[in-house]
Amino acid sequence: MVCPLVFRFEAIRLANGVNQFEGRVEVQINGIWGSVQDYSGNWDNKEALVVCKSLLGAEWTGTVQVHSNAYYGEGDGKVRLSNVECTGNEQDLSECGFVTYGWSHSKEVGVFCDVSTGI
Ligand SMILES: [Ca+2]
Repeated sequence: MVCPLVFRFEAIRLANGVNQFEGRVEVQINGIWGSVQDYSGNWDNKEALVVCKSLLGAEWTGTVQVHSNAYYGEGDGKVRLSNVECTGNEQDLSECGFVTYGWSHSKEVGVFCDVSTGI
């Protein structure tokens, strides 16, 4: 699908980590939280940086890590996004490429934002 430029997820969070800056990536669409799969290995530090900047501010430049394959445990909602591909310059995931469906809880992606680094 082609997403209009005005499309925004209502919210994003990282679930099941030791704090709100690491965990399973979840987005809220139409009031419902769901997870994000990395079925094709799209996720690298570019996508993770966009997630962290959306939580920590657009100027944040710290170290990020991707933890795929449900590293933070499988979500209990629906998988809402797949094929996420960012340049790294976006301010949140809704500006990246993606499709709004998914099916694989075992491929859910997690992100770690190292808040001891960056500004
Ligand atoms: Ca990528």
